[in-house]
Amino acid sequence: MELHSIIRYTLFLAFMSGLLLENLVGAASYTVGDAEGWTYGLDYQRWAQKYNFTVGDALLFSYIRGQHDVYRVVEDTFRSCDVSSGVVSSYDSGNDVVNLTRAAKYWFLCNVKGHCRGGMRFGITVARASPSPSGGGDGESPFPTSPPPPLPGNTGASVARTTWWLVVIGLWFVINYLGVD
Ligand SMILES: [Cu+2]
Repeated sequence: MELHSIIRYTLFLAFMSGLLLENLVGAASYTVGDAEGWTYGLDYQRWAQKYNFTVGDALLFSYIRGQHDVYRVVEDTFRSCDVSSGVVSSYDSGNDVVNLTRAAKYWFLCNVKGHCRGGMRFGITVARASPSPSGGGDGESPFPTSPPPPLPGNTGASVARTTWWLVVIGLWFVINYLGVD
């Protein structure tokens, strides 16, 4: 097989495996607040309601380090905005990724004075990933879950995933149209 064919074949495989991952796993990462990021003045509970979160997804909190922080807390702490107890984990890098690894409720707030009560807090319910044909059977609900279709304009789509597609498509064009023969 000549080089050209090998490259094309590899790209084809990459493309198909990307499709498979997209459809079977469907893991996404969501930038909290979308383009606005994690900042004062947004209603994050409203933001959170736009999306359906699934195990395997991730949240990205993007903000200027020092201006905000991220506390994952229990529900009581979420409601009281008092982090003297009930803190699960905290982050302050300004570029904090939180992997949603369990089907559970997750509660987040910013602990900078006044920010939590001012709207920098939200709770989400992370659903189990859709059962795979081969797996499943973890002893929970026997009913198949059919997640609602994603909202149009899901701007929380993963940066990583987008990059992946850009690379694959870019390479495809390079190979096909710029004449790597
Ligand atoms: Cu804040």
